[in-house]
Amino acid sequence: KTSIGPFTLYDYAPTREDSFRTEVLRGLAQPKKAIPCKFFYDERGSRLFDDICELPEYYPTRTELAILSQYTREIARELGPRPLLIELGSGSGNKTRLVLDYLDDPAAYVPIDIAREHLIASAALLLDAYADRGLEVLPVCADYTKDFDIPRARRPTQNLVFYFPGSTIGNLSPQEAVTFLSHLRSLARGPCGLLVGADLHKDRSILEPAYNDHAGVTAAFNLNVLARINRELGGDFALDHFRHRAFYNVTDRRIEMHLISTCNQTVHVGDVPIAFREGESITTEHSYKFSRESMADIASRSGFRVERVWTDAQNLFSVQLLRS
Ligand code: AVI
Repeated sequence: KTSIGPFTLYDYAPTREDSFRTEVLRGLAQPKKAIPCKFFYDERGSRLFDDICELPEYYPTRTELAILSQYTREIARELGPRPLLIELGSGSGNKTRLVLDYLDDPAAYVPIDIAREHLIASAALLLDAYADRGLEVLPVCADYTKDFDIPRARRPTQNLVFYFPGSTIGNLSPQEAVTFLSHLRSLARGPCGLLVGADLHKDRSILEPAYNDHAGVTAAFNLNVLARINRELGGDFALDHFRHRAFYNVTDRRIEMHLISTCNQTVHVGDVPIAFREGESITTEHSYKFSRESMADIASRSGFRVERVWTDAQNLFSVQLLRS
């Protein structure tokens, strides 16, 4: 616990550089090379992701916001009175306000994010924006897939609601999603709700352009992880010796993002050499797409049930309320 400005910050973030180095080296030592997608989000990566959300081809953000604004009253009613809203990966918080505005007497808002500065800045903005309603804001700096505790609000409540927008759940494999949701249930130490954004399975003619935009922002976002390794871990990746590739794997119902080596080459991360063949890939992200059934299956395997599903008219995206 540390005091920062108006906040008591609950800080569970490990020494970040250590886990970055360890996980990158482990991922690149595998026969099928991979870098965990959570490492996309350094400062430039977070900015590029915000740009992706504005792209004409990237429909998820826009569609989720439209669903949230169309159904906010209904959603707020379903969440029930005096909820403690715990947002997983709070980011810039523009989807938060839509929900917070309508909640019935929220007990407190708990934003959780690994990016400490971003977290404090957006928590301060929210505290300010809701000062007249006296909303308590309790930021937690943590990798929410790992261990953290839910801070106690000044006003006690039994109504814990996790908020996991953006289809970030799709960046976990189905098994990882089950483990993660079970973990949330154990953190809640009692019944809880989960309001989750889930992108829906659809034709590849819509899915693939969303990850291969004309302006090349997604390509820059993907390649940026190599620039981050160069800067933070003393790497010597030549960015023009790798190219962005994204496609829909219809069997596994997921977008796969890769970085493809354009030649035979040896790259170094610190003093560790890593050999690449021409055409060899580094998997950088899986983005699973859901059906009602696949989400219901994940829910039931982790001790939740789907209570409500809201979608847009074209069935592109869904916002779902799960309860344990
Ligand atoms: C954060 N996450 C849900 C995004 C997605 O669509 O999987 C990240 C992203 N990757 C490429 N474009 C957007």
